[in-house]
Amino acid sequence: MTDHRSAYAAFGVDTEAALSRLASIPVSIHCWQGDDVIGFDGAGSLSGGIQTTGNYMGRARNFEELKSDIREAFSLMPGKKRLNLHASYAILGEDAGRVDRDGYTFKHFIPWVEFAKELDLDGIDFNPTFFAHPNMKDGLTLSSPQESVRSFWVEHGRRCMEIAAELGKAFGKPCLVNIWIPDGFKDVPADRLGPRLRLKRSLDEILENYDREWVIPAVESKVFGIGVESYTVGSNEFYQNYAAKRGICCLLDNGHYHPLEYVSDKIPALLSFYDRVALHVTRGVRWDSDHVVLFEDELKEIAKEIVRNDATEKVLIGLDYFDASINRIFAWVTGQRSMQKALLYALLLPNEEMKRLQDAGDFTALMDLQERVKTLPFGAVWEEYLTRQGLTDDVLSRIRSYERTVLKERV
Ligand code: RNT
Ligand code: ZN
Repeated sequence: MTDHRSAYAAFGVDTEAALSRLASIPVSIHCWQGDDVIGFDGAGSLSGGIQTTGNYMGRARNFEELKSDIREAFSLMPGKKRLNLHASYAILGEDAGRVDRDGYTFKHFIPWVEFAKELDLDGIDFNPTFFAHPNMKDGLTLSSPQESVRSFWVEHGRRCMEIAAELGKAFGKPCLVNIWIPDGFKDVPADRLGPRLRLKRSLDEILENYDREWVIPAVESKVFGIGVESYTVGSNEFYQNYAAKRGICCLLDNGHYHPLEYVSDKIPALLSFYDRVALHVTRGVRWDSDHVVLFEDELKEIAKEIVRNDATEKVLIGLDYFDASINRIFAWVTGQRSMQKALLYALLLPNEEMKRLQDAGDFTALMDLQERVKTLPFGAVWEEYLTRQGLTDDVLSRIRSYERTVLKERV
């Protein structure tokens, strides 16, 4: 039997080059898989049209528990890792109950910086939290017709831009700030333009004066949410035009489109116009259900678009899923490993040769090549990668033991 190196070499693919490139691509891992997107700032439940389902034991209920779970989960994840934080994970300390989201400062996130440094992470990305808060009025935040509501959320956004600049500086790498708002209506609206004009104004106010060196602002569109089925203020067309006009970044969440629309196809469309594209990689089953990311076809297609367009530095990869029906740490690790697998899979394709065949119009040979590479010994290269990262494929027994000793005690 030929070893995996020569099997790939026969197709002109260098497995060594693929392994070292994979280890250098950062993936931003969301903190919110650990606690069902609840956060620490008091809301206690999720709202805004997103939902976590399931009631598996051991949800992290505070900073100490979440840190412990992140430590465990991240220790099982290969590759370069960033931490993606929501503002609702502020460590308020003595400010708890005194400072609201329009008063958060970098101070409330310093413990996260210390933790990320301890784990030797590549950096922290940040998200203002425009949901799960009593100041969402009639389901609206930045697009609210009530000026006091709108300005509260604008101030939250501005604070987050300032916090992000400090986060960027702390790691010497720019911080992606992703703006997603839940604003929309359950039923047929009487005014579709007004809310969008208010959102546009609010975004302009948030972005008035941000630190262009350390902050990368992004806007995340969506088609609908639970209880917000008829109209979404921050739609795809709205944000793509906004981002293009203002020179900021679009964030594509692959749960946020019609099921027959593919983010893999949107990536090169945006790369034609933008320096950067941000992603929330997730897995929607029938709706934006945020299932754990698995190593499946659309994920592979997304990874191919990143790798073969030489866009590993232009596409900012972030994860966004939350499953509470299985062990949360297993969910976290499985999603992150799936992303890594997909990137490796794409790095191991004879991409140049396939492009050449396409451009030559030899679609017969292209189909032949595309099918033959599917049965190359991918598993052996993946195992080699894990070994070099000091890991194995056995995630479950480690997590089971953590479950027995740590999670079961959380009652
Ligand atoms: C919601 C968006 C958003 C959130 C996170 C928690 O549909 O995908 O990105 O999932 O910000
Ligand atoms: Zn998302």
